[in-house]
Amino acid sequence: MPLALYLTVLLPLLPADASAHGPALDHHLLLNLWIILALAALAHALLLAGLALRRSTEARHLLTIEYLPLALLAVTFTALAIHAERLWAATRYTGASHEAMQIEVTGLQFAWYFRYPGPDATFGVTRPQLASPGEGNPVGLDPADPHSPDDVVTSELVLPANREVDLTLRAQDVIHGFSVPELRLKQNAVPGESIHIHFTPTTPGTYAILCTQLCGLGHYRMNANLRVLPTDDFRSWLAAKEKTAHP
Ligand SMILES: [Cu+2]
Repeated sequence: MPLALYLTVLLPLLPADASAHGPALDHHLLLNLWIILALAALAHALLLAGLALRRSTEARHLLTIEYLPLALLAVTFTALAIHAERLWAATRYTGASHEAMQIEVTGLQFAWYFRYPGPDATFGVTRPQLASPGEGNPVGLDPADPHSPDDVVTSELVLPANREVDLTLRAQDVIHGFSVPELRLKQNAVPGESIHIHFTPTTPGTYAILCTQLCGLGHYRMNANLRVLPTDDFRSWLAAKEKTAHP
């Protein structure tokens, strides 16, 4: 069976987890797939039982073969869906701690930009009409705003390991999909919306950030690097960037 093959051979080939929430998601994915495999086998067994009993018109057979499995299925899938909701939707989007590091992610055709608020810990105002990647202002920072000059804008996302991060996802033109497979993260960036997603990277390393929405002809080259660094390395990286942003 292809599904059994997938479970035993291919699933261990998933990219290694580099986030605190990833193992629970992987576990739930596996659980779902094993249950589906068991149900596929059960459905065939019931089909055979139904054939063997087809001459009988007794209502109790109908109950055992049709309604009881149906009720069990409904209960199983509801429980799985509620657990998935708790693992993903109810925890990744709300409830970021106050200490979480604030970073803004902007998707545009065809690049990702990342903004750190700088020493004042406040993002400067941005205006779409000022956005100009060619002139070094891809997110449209307004120089007149006092919070703007110390903002750091980069084309790679650099994060400290084991600290919670609260990303704000934005898009300038069309819908883009922010995805990091190793962090088990995937969320669309939608024009006109600021979407928050929070998580804690755990393993230092370099990972690919992909765009998972077909966003135009250059979609295939819309990627960036995520570097997760030990805390001290991250501090010196950010300090160097802040020096260049606001000498
Ligand atoms: Cu894109």
